[in-house]
Amino acid sequence: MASREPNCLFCKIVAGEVPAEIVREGERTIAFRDINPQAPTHVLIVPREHVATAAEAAHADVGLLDEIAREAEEVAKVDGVAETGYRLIFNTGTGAGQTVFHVHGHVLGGRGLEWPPG
Ligand code: DGP
Repeated sequence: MASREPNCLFCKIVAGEVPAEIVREGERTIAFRDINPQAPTHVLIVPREHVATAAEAAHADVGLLDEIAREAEEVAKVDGVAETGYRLIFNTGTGAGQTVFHVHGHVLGGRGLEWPPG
């Protein structure tokens, strides 16, 4: 049984206690559509285990971020944006805009994406 935090929104989505539009379910991750999409494709990929940030995940669970990157490619294929390109973002810390402290990769695509981001 994966570890979870009782008050974590994404743990609740993983457990099926809060509804979400699931795109893919893997053994260690799930991918679901963002409630407030910033692009035609805006999917969040989260581990089933509760880990707060990408930095923590990199230390606590070697290979997990690789798996999220592989899942991002699969999500991009599902949405037909793998060829044109997509962005995989981990907001890490409040100053970078992280609001949910259960690590998640944002997969954004389906429109032109500017650089630098806002
Ligand atoms: P971040 O700011 O990087 O922590 O991203 C959190 C994202 O989570 C943000 O883009 C909106 C999304 N989000 C917040 N609440 C919900 C929810 O209840 N369901 C879904 N599907 N997405 C949510």
